[in-house]
Amino acid sequence: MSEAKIDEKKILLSGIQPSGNLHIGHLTGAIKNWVDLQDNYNCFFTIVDLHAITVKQEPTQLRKWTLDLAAMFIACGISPEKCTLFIQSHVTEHAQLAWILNCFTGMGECSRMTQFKDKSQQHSENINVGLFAYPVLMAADILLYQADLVPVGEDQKQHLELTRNLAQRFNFLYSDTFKVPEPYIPPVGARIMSLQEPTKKMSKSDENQKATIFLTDSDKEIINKIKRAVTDSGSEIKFSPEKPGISNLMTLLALATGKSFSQIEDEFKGVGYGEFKSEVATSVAKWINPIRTKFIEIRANDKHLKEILLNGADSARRQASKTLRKVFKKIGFVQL
Ligand code: ATP
Ligand code: LTN
Repeated sequence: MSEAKIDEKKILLSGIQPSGNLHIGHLTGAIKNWVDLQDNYNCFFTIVDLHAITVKQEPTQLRKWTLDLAAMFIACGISPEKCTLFIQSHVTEHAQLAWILNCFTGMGECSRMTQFKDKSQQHSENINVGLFAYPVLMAADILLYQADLVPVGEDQKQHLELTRNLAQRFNFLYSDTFKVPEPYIPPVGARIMSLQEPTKKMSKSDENQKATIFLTDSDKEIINKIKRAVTDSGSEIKFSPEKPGISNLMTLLALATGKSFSQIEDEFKGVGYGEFKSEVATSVAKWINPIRTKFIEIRANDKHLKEILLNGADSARRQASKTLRKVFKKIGFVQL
């Protein structure tokens, strides 16, 4: 694509931490939206390894998860030809801008962040300064690229509000420097719940492996997990808040097949839970199978994957360094 054409498009940036394997909730709640948006925006997608180390990580595992995530993005339909896909630590400007923004952020602002409060409880043995300043690094990720739009889950809205405040504060103190970004909260309905506790969201860090469908799971694993999913009392296939288990399975079937809830309800009238689960299981396995196959193919060619990430980092750095140079100049760092 020509530079001029890219420049006309609005800028979108989002990121995911390489802190575990991706599950079907990530596909429906995040990546699927990114794939849909990639034609209409100049997209930057980053694997935020600097964020991941705010909690303890085992080095070999972190390296594997980072590359797995990159391969999975591509397997799910993120095109490196259309988007800039890169690893956060490869673009040193992120850490540099984060430091500068730290000096413009109040202690009180970071202390108020719900995620910090939650994570300090979860990791009470390791409440580090990085965890505290996590949202400031996220602000740097976004502001470096002058992003217009940031797709995030509901839980990240507070961090985006801080990002907007920091951008406005800096712009006010030093004249216009940063674009003030807007959040993009995905439409509801794409939230996948745990297969074992359907009132809780599906999560990569769930201790019960049967609760989560990973995108790397084999057909057999997917089928077994769905067949063993917790369902509700009664016997009717109906989408309702009183039936969180069946509703979750209906959501999965709707996403896998494109059918509406009322179509599913009609189709499965009088059908028992067992048969319904079998149908969901095979449909979901069929949906995920080509993603897993593509993932294995991409992951097998390490050289090509690293080339994509190297190109992504080069292209990201071009944008990021422009913004950082501006910032250095405005705050009074000597330019030689
Ligand atoms: P953890 O499992 O460790 O709590 P997570 O699975 O929530 O983490 P994140 O990295 O925080 O993973 O999520 C990245 C993106 O994926 C967010 O935008 C989030 O909203 C979305 N997402 C995560 N889980 C689900 C889910 N079960 N359903 C829909 N979207 C999800
Ligand atoms: N904090 C986010 C991940 C994240 C991000 C970003 C998202 C880091 N930097 C920039 C959007 C834009 C999370 O935990 N989901």
